[in-house]
Amino acid sequence: MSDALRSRWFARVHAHAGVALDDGHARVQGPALAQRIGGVARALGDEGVQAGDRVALLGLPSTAQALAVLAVQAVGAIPVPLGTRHTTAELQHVVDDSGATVLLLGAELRERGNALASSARVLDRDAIVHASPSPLLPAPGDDEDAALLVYTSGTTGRSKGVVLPWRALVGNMEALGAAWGFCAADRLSLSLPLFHVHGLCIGIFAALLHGVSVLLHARFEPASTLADLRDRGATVFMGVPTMYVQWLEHLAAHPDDAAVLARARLFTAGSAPLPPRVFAEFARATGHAILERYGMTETLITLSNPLQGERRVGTVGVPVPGVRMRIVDEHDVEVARGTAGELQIAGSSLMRGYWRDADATAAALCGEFFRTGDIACEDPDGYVRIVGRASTDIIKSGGFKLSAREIEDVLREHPAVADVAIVAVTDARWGERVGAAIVPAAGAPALPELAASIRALARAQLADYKCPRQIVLLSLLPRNAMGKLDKRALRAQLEGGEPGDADARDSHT
Ligand code: MLC
Ligand code: AMP
Repeated sequence: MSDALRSRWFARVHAHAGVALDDGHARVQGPALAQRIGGVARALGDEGVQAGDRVALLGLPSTAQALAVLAVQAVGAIPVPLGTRHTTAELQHVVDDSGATVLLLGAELRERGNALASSARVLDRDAIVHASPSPLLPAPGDDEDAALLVYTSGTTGRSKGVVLPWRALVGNMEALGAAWGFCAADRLSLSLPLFHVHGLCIGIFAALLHGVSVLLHARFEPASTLADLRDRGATVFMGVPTMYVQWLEHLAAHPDDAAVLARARLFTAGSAPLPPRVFAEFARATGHAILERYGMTETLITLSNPLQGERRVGTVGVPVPGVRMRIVDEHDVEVARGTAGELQIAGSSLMRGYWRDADATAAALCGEFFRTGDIACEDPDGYVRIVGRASTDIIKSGGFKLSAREIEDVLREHPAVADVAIVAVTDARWGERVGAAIVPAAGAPALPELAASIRALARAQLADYKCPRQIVLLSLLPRNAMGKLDKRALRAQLEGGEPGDADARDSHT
């Protein structure tokens, strides 16, 4: 048992005099940061929050939201960041599954939070965050204690909680920040959500561990990041590939802004494959080779292209210090370099397990290695390429992970749907889009009307990004000789590669 990493985190929060969290409205800098976290932690303690409690947080990225997460940890409680695009039903699942006893609710999402029929006590995040400053006196704890409980989709319907201990969070974020040259002279322009590891772990923890100030935005808009780079001293931008597609669209309309982007020190991408075309066009416009890295909620950030040396397009680089990897065949036997197989990850950046789900945890592990489900192969010199995914029931759209099963379960309830299959469809903007193949029930309305009511059902129950972007009507779903649904054939059909028996199609951007 050790608390070296957890202690180091709290010591670092005190150490960097210049470090700031700044969302344009609220700015906290240097020693005041520790004092503010201390004050909020005390206020939480006064509200009865104790070590080990789960505290759900619902709010858009802001200084207040970041302070609230850090203060929950200082009490020794476990932050459970909630998805700001999620519906009440999805939020309810996370609150119930995590057993959160308190919900810290930001004013910007008050309506959604108040709609939860929750066993958790709802506290006004903004009132709590405005508690008077007080010395930061973190509760005692251990490096194996949970620092964060982050929910992520899997191959099964409902999302699962991933327990990230201090050992993983601090160890991995120290290593990653060091590898990327994070330092006190940096300012990170952050427009990623704070309910996934990309925005929360790298954007807040790796940054603050290295004295990097963070300029927070509620949502991504190229104009806001440009203002950060031009007027507010930002040096680093971090995004999902879709954001770089949005950058290219912006630059096509405003070519002069490329000069502002050119001034940055570093652009990184992850959470989904960065298309080589996007890498090349961004490099041509700005002179920057985007540094692509690979990660997963359960393993944190495990592979990265180098800061110095070749950032090889189409690869995710090499293991981050502290990470071990192997590529295996279907029997979990390592394959020869250059052969594709499942990527498995071991090392100190791994989760402690799925929240209260020992069976799922055991199924995800092969000895000390975590089964990522991603198919990878290694270049002769060790650079890793992600070439596919083992499961056809997972979709990555705009960097968000979605479960096909979860969407199918919702759409199957539609009275005009006899059968449904959800697949990933390759998409230039989103990486993958949600495609729905529907076998209509007898008497179902024609496509435009049916698609509209299917979308309405999806929007009522699921986060906006899970809503099908393409709907086709089929008389039968493709099945293989064993009668099993053939999602690969269906994907090809929806991508237009094969004519299939689609009698009607629908799509929206
Ligand atoms: C928004 N929309 C999406 C979408 N995001 N559709 C599909 N996929 C998405 N990801 C839709 C909305 O429903 C809406 O549809 C329309 O796009 C405009 O919405 P918006 O809110 O204005 O969009 P925008 O702000 O531009 O959002 C795009 C985005 C966002 C890329 C900024 O998706 C985003 O923040 N992605 C980041 C995801 C992330 O943080 N992943 C990290 C996971 S951790 P309509 O129909 O209403 O017009 C992980 C580990 C690792 O993966 O390695 O990092
Ligand atoms: P999540 O569960 O949301 O953390 O998503 C993790 C998944 O995102 C991984 O299993 C990969 O499929 C995908 N991913 C993350 N980074 C990359 C990348 N750079 N290239 C390809 N896929 C990626």
